[in-house]
Amino acid sequence: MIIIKSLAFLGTFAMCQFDPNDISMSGSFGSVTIDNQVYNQVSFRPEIPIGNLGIGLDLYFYIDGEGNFYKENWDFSNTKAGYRTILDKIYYVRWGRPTDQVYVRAGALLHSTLGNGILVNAYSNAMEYPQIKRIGLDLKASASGIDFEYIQSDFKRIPGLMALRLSGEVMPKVSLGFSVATDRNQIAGLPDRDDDKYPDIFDHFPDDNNAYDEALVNEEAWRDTWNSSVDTANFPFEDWFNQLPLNHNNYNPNDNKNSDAISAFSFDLVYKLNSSMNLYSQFAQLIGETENPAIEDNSLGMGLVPIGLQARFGPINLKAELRSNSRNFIFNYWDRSYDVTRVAYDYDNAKIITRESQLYRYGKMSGIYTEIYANVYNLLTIGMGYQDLTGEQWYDDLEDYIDDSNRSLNGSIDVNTSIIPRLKMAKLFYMQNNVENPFSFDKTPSTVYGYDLSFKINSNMILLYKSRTTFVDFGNGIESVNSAQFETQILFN
Ligand SMILES: [Ca+2]
Ligand SMILES: [Ca+2]
Ligand SMILES: [Ca+2]
Repeated sequence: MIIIKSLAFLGTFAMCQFDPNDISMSGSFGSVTIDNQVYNQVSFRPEIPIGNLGIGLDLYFYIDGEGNFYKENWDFSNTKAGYRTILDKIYYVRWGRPTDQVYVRAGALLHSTLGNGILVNAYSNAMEYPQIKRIGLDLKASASGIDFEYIQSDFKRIPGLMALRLSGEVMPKVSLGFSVATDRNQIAGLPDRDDDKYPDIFDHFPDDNNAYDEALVNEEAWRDTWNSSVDTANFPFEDWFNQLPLNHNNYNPNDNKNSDAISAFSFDLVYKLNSSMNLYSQFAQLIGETENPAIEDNSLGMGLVPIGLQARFGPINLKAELRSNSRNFIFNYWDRSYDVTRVAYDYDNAKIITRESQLYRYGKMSGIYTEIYANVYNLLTIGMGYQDLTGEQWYDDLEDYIDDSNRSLNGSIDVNTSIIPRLKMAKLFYMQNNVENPFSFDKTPSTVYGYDLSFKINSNMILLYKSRTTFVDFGNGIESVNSAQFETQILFN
């Protein structure tokens, strides 16, 4: 069993250390608990560029209190183990840059957007790295005037996202795009530590990939009992065994009811105004069913951006959209947090809850979406996203829609710390999604804020401090939950 204790946010931070333009390397210290034994973790994350090729590695070592290495992650005893050992150390491999004719990135995906993002926007498959290492693919190619893009979030397990886009110029300055996206089985997103297809909650042995059923442990002994004491001709073993009062596992990963897909398609039209400005329209339809407790029609809805503008003015990047959607739809369905919101298990009601099943909460709405990123005199990078939609919002107590607003506000400030001695990084962020008025700053479960600070202790050692505040409703009002993390990082330049 592996529990990553203090590395929860480390992955996302270490990514920022990469400078893809030349060889760069970062490393870190942390602690990890494996089989109830605490190990110190030392890791190195270099990117090695070879021409068009770039390889990002994640080399890590676990050392116990007596200085012994945990060797299981470095097993070259046979070909299969050696292959696994090497594959496990590759963070990503890329070929080219996103703007090249051919661009391929395999492994960790940090920011993948399909077209103008109505379906797939800023998707990352590395939100749970390093606990869950997904091997994804983002491939872009253009040939004979057709642009092609394919994204797959994982090749090791059933992926939460497979998406394809084709686009091409239909008249001067105007291009037409078509995209499809699917999550073949959202339920496959339930945590499964031992990867035996039995999610942890349905696995009697969640850390043993050869066992999943307590009743089966003594199967052979029960078979002997059956042989000696039962009318075996008229009472087959399976039938007899299954009616024994043992802890049988009734979950069957191959059962159709444990599979639930969601798909979507979209069209978009882009008009190039000039080299720094695009106008666009996009339309998307989600395909699947939600689980509205009160209304019969459960088919998923569609969303439309009749007009959007994307522009870059020097240091300012701007995006503005008019948005309008039917019931049972949200924009950017596959977003940054998709892998962590794909599916959850409701213990109170013993029920699997997919993201798709909750879409009924979003009624018919229309409004605006804007985002702006600005670099202020190289001192600060300010980012702000704001969505203001009005229309129907699901109200649990009434089991019906009410007229309401759905607003979201995201903001972040990155301080360029090169002007402040010793301070290596300073970042503040605030986020609140899908509330009536985010400017009243009422705390809700969708509120997250925090900051990251890192200090240079000497030329190659950095101390990192991260603070996060979230809000949880434990049933008697909203309470804040604070988490703080310390990390020591070593830089090799
Ligand atoms: Ca399992
Ligand atoms: Ca198991
Ligand atoms: Ca479905």
